[in-house]
Amino acid sequence: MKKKMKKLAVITLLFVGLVYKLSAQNPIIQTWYTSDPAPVVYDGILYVYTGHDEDKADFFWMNEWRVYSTKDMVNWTDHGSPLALESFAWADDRAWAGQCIERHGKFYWYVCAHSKLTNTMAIGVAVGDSPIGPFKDAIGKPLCDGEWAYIDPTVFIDDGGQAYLYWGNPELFYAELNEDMISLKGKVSIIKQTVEGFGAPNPKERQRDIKYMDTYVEGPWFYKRGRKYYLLYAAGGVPEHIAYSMSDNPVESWKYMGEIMPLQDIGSFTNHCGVVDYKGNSYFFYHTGKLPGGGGFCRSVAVEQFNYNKDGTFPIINPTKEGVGPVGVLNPYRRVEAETFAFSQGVKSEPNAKTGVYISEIHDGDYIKVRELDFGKQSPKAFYVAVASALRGGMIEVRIDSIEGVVIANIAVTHTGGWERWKRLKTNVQESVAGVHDVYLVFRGRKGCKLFNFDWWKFTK
Ligand code: FUB
Repeated sequence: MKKKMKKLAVITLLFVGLVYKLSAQNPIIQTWYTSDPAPVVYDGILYVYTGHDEDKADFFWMNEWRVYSTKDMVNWTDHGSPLALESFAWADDRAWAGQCIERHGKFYWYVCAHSKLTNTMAIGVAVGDSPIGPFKDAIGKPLCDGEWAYIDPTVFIDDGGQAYLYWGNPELFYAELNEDMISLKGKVSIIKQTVEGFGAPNPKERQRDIKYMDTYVEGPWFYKRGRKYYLLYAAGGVPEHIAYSMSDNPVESWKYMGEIMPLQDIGSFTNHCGVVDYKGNSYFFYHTGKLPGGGGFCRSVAVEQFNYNKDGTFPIINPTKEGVGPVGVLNPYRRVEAETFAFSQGVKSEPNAKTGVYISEIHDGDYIKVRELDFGKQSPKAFYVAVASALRGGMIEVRIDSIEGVVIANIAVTHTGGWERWKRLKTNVQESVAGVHDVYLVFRGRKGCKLFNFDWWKFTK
């Protein structure tokens, strides 16, 4: 009987573990609302640049941009907000969509924001020495402004070295950039939208009584694959779906190719995409309103994996809760930042000038889930954390494979003398573990109280 019960318990544990493993991975960021994803791969790491929707917002009143990165597509590191409206002396509102690109070791982040100089939207460019900044306004003024339509810049450097900027809502503009990446080579041109190129003519020429194949709206994403140029965009009016056009030429002869992410219940009336290849897979980033409390002005970035069709066209990509699978493992024997994880509940992230980003707003029952920890053949012996608490602290339970999984370590967090007075604590690993596992760091403590802040953790053998 005892044996039977034990077997049942193991099966239940495995089942719960599997359910959690298969459960939601989208939206990929749960600590803040994020929007308008722009992915880029640099030096083996995938970075995604996002907007930041304010909690409980009733419009796109956005103040800053954020950066996240991954090495395995499931655990994301929060790099905070290295660029905000304050970075641009001319900007005062609407920190909307942008994209960052590397050239000659510098990182150029093109964004749009409201300009107090012209009382219109404007395109700005910030520059940094690393993909996570710090960034500063590269020219101290907008790259171009004077039109409400000037939003959503996308940037691409062609094989020959010519860089292009596309942007606009509902007109589609483009300009060539000089090699310095911070000045326009010539004038701003308008792409002629046609039924053949984009599903409908230019916005001003559209007729109310005609049902067009599609309509370009905003959020262009421009790149090249093989010999073909791709322009993906939010289309169809509000609510938006994602469609695309292709060409053999970077600035003309676009051909409308159809929808990629058709209209469906994503909980947000806008959508905005970015595409990137990483570790042999192709990924489609977009946003939804699917995080709890989310909606049209509280959006969250999500990602799907896809395969191009043989002829280079896109398949239909539907949003999923599950998101994408891992393409790597995480080493638990090196310091892991607490702000690196696959999923979280209840917590937020904060910046600190000395220690960088850390995890805050930890309450009883909150947790972070870190995926694909490779413990190797031998079980770890000890577990270390860096934590800070101005109050009484609490506990961290280290559970394996599910939120109800076996507790392999338990660490008591004490009062440290301040919310940023960091203390390193150690505990022994009490149950042996080997191989690759997900780990849930479950926080316990006095109900309703902020318990502690969390900077990093690691195991030792
Ligand atoms: O995030 C603000 C605006 O919403 C973006 O600029 C558009 O692309 C839409 O996603």
